[in-house]
Formats: sequence, C-alpha cells, structure tokens
Amino acid sequence: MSDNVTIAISKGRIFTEALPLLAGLNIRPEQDPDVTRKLILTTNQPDVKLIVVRATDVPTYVEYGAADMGIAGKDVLMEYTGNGVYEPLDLQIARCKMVLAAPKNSKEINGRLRVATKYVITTRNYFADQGRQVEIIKLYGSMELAPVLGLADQIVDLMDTGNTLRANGLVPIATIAEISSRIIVNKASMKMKHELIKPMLKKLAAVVNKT
Ligand code: PRT
Ligand code: MG
Repeated sequence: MSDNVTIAISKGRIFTEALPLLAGLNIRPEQDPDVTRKLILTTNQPDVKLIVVRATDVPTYVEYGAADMGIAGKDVLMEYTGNGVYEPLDLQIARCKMVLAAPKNSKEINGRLRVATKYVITTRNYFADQGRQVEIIKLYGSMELAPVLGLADQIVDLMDTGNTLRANGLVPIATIAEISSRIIVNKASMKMKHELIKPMLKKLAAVVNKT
C-alpha cells in the first residue's frame, strides 16, 4: 500500500513541539497521547496516522518499515546502531546540548576516568577522538546521581536550562553535541511512497525555516 503514511513519534516534548510543524502540513492528530490509551492516533488526514512509541524505539520502527517516517532526537540517532534510515531534515525542535558534566570544584582525575551515561556509543566515540581511555558505566536514567554517590567521576547527559545539573552540584565542562529532533524516513518508503513523502518533506522544510 503506498497511499498512506505512518509517522512514529514519542509523546512528551517532541510531540508537543512537533504539533505546530504538523499543523503547518495541515496534519492534526485527533487524539491527545497524554489522554488516550491508543498508540495509533488518527489525524484529520485520512491517509496519515501517528504511532506513539518510546523515543529510543522510533528509529527501529522506521528502519523496519513499521512506520514510514519518524521524529527522533539526534541523541537517539547517534546511539542507534541499525542498518540505516534517511535523515533528510532537521526540525530544530526539542533542542538541547549533550554535555560532559562534573561535580562543581572537582579536581583533575588521575588514572582512568569513570563516566556514567545512557549514551554509551557517543561517549566512547567522544573520548576515542581525544585518544582518552575511559571506563563507561551504562545507566538508564538519573545519571546526575552517579557522581554524588561516587559511582562515576563524570556524566554525559542532555542539558537544557542546566537546572538539573545545578540541583545536583554538577557543572557542564564540555559540549559533545548540539541536539535537535530530525525527520527520519524508511528507505523503501522513500522510494515507494515518494509522491506522498517528498511534498511533505518540502513543505516541512519551508515551515521549519519560517519558525
Ligand atoms: O522519558 P522517557 O524515558 O520515556 O524517554 P526520553 O527521556 O527519551 O523522552 P523525553 O521525552 O524525555 O526526551 C525525548 C527527547 O527530547 C530526547 O531524546 C532529546 O532529543 C530531547 N530533549 C531536549 C531532551 C531535553 N531537551 C532534556 N532537557 N531530553 C531530555 N532532557 C532531560 C535531560 O536528560 C535532563 O534530565 O531534561 C533534564 C535536563 O533539563 P534541564 O532543563 O534541567 O537542563
Ligand atoms: Mg525522559
């Protein structure tokens, strides 16, 4: 079937910030993901559906074609090890920085640095580029706790206002990447459904440039 398009998206800040962009394409979801228990949202466009998945699962749904398109943070895409999706457009939403952070007033670390993060691949690449061997400790959340409890010397996490770091006595010491959300597209869908997808991407680019 090449006459409909499914877009994978996570609820929360990405969904909220994507709504005005989708409205610019005249796509308006008919359910609110914070209210409904449905994971497939219909829209005012009979040929466009949104599927609501975990942020880290968006590239998987798109790579396997369970969704034709998706909206995912660059942080998630940098960690994704799948076989590839197209990444045609930076939506410039849900912006933040991925930073290395350390306890305020901490001393230089002698010996092997221990870094806690959920971004293991990006962190490994970052230190490898600097020729530095570090021990990476994988966590799934609340990274800010790790230095406080002595689990790690430093952390790699996302920072927006910096309030979360500050509240835990941490300061950013290096920016690893500027993060924003991207449109991703399944490779087969880009070919098979190009008559639907190409104009959407073109219009989206125009909407992004206006905002
Ligand atoms: O929450 P859940 O486990 O379901 O998934 P998720 O955490 O991946 O989803 P969500 O909605 O929290 O984040 C989705 C995407 O939003 C991320 O993949 C990023 O691309 C983007 N984004 C933008 C952010 C932030 N800004 C952000 N500030 N994601 C998380 N944060 C967190 C950060 O990790 C830290 O805990 O907010 C806290 C810091 O905020 P400040 O303002 O205190 O600095
Ligand atoms: Mg979260």
